[in-house]
Amino acid sequence: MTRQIHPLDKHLRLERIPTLYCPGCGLGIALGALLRALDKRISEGTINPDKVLWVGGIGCSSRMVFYVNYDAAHVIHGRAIPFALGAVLANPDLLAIVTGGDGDIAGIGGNHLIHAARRNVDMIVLMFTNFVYAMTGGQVAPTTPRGVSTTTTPRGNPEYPVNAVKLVGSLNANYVARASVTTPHYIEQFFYKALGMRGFRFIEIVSTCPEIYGRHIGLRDPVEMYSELRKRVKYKHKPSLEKAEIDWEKGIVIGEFVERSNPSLIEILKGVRS
Ligand SMILES: Cc1ncc(C[n+]2csc(CCOP(=O)(O)OP(=O)(O)O)c2C)c(N)n1
Ligand code: SF4
Repeated sequence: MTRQIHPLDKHLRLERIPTLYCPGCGLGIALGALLRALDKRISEGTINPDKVLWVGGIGCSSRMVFYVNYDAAHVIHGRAIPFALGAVLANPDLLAIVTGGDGDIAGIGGNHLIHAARRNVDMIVLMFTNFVYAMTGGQVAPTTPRGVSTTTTPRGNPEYPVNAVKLVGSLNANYVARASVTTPHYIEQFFYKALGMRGFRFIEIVSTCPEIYGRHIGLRDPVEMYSELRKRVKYKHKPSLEKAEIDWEKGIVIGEFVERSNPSLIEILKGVRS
């Protein structure tokens, strides 16, 4: 029997499929939406696939770079942003796409996130928020809601979480958006928009991790976890940063929070803008 050819197959390293993702993980939904946006840009001729570079750190989300049929680098935990920065400084024509978890990007790599946004470095950062360090079994992450018990906070997380959208939006980033795996059409739409811009572009994608985070909050069943997340996600049209709530109880606001056309680092270094 001949294999059914999927229209997105050409964007995947098929020899690496199936992925290592757990059944019911939201990351596959996100990857499909991202590839649909990239496919559209490439077929329109606005992106050269030979100039695309995916960079991932360590973790389930970072591992996405294993599966895409593009130049890709799998680097050390939290260091995908500085690796991508070096790549675009050496070769300013590259389109660098960084993927990583909330632990990798906002925790271990948090300092790099701040300074890349401040410098408006030409790259897209896709941060997958599943509220824990998932690959290593569910340690507390900077995004873990207060009170949730994890393997490192068995009596409940005593800390306040970071709101990465507000943090990055308060800096010099040209684009800041949030979507969810329960709204793949917005992942596709926001990534498509980001692909057509310059400067630092940040998209937080809230994802379901039934295997690890689900266990911690009593939502081990993938369908149940997906529908609980869907109930909490609220789309707003171009909301202000003050509205960027991300709270399991009060709701998770998604949308495009920031859209600017500030000069990017590469434009400044090239002297085309100041
Ligand atoms: C420097 C370093 N510290 C710790 C680890 C162990 N480690 C591997 S994956 C991971 C968790 C990744 O969590 P996150 O970035 O949130 O991604 P997720 O798996 O949740 O998608 C950790 C702590 C490592 N590989 N390298
Ligand atoms: S541990 Fe969680 S994030 Fe990682 S593959 Fe499994 S469900 Fe997905």
